[in-house]
Amino acid sequence: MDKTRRVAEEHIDVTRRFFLQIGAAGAAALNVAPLWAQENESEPALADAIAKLEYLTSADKFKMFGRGNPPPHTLSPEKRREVGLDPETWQLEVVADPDSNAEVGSPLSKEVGTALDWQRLMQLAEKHAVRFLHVVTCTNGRRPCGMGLWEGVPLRDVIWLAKPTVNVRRVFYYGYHNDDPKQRFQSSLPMGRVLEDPPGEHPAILCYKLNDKWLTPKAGAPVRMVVPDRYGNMSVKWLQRIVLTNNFKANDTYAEWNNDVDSHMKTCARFILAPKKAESGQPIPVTGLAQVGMSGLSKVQYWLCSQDADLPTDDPYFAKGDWKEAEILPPPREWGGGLPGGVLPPTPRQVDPATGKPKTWPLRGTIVHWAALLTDVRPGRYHLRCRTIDANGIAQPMPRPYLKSGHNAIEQVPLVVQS
Ligand SMILES: Nc1nc2c(c(=O)[nH]1)N[C@H]1C(S)=C(S)[C@@H](COP(=O)(O)O)O[C@H]1N2
Ligand SMILES: [Mo]
Repeated sequence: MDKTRRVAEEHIDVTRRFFLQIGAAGAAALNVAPLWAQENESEPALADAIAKLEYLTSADKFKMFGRGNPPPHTLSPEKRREVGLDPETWQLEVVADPDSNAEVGSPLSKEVGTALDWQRLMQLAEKHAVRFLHVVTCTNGRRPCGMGLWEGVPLRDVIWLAKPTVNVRRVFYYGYHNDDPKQRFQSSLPMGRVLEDPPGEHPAILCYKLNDKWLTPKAGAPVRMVVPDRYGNMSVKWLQRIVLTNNFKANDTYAEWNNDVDSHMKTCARFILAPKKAESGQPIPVTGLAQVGMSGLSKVQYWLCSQDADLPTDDPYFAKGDWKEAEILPPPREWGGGLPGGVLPPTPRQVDPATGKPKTWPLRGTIVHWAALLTDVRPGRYHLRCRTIDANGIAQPMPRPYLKSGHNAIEQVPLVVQS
């Protein structure tokens, strides 16, 4: 049996068990056609669409931002070596901010030869390495850059090596920027967030692996920051310098660019398969992803609305729409992302080591896939929209007049159904 077919059948199997769990009544209440009861050709169409969903994004399929002139990942291997972007030459500094009264007992500094090198990072990794699943999304992006399994050493473990003593309220950090201050891309975190994690949340890490492989130059090699509960701009690539400061204000490049850098990742839904055209009488398979932000996720919904419908003028966020429930798919059997056999390495923090399965589902800070089958759609021109309901029961995205704290507007696609 070829691989695609096997994966498809596994997905059908998973999906069928999922629908059996909720039962025919449940499925009817959710207003979806129970797939296990379907005998027409619609089931293969939806099963096929579901089988194409890959949970983890391999590094080469990530949408990756590499700012700089030239972008650091385009430098030749020799140049990368020269500027400390090769494991053999990489060094990370952790020093006090000369513009504040912060004090650091044992600075990790290139000047005095105490900067952290790759070998020392790998020694720390033997004891302290953590892995977690985390979706990278740009504050201004319409959909995630990619869903990754990240590995690294908690930032706090390296900060403690520098022995901060007094007056440290914030951590500034930045990476290689062609030694041109104008090209610097920096971010920052409050010291409190670095030192502790809310229950179920993960530490900010000095990351060196994506999907169990060393970071590629484009992904920020050899070491980048990954901040689990935030948008991608905090996860600075080509990391080389950390500054401990008594300054309590964010000095982030993204703040200078007029973004709300204190914003946590938002919950929202996006389409993956949304046909633009369909034949009347044919069930229409739809799939998508939902980003699970700080407020969690309880439902994904879609709304098929005639383009000629008279919508209330006082309802810009479609709160009065006739929303129907889509199915949130269970954890994948094969995680994708180029992992051999699609199997997760031991053991991401969200996964139970005994069973190899996620401890809960959906997982905050990641994505889930969802699916729906539109049936009995009459000929006409429609708008198809999707949204989420967060774990607090609140429809997301919340009505917001601006997108500076995350572009998570309700997605809308046109659909024409022909007779
Ligand atoms: N050094 C550096 N790090 C950076 C950036 C950058 O321009 N330079 N862009 C940031 C932004 S805005 C985003 S959204 C993420 C994207 O991460 P990715 O490239 O791994 O998808 O990288 C972040 N890290
Ligand atoms: Mo971004």
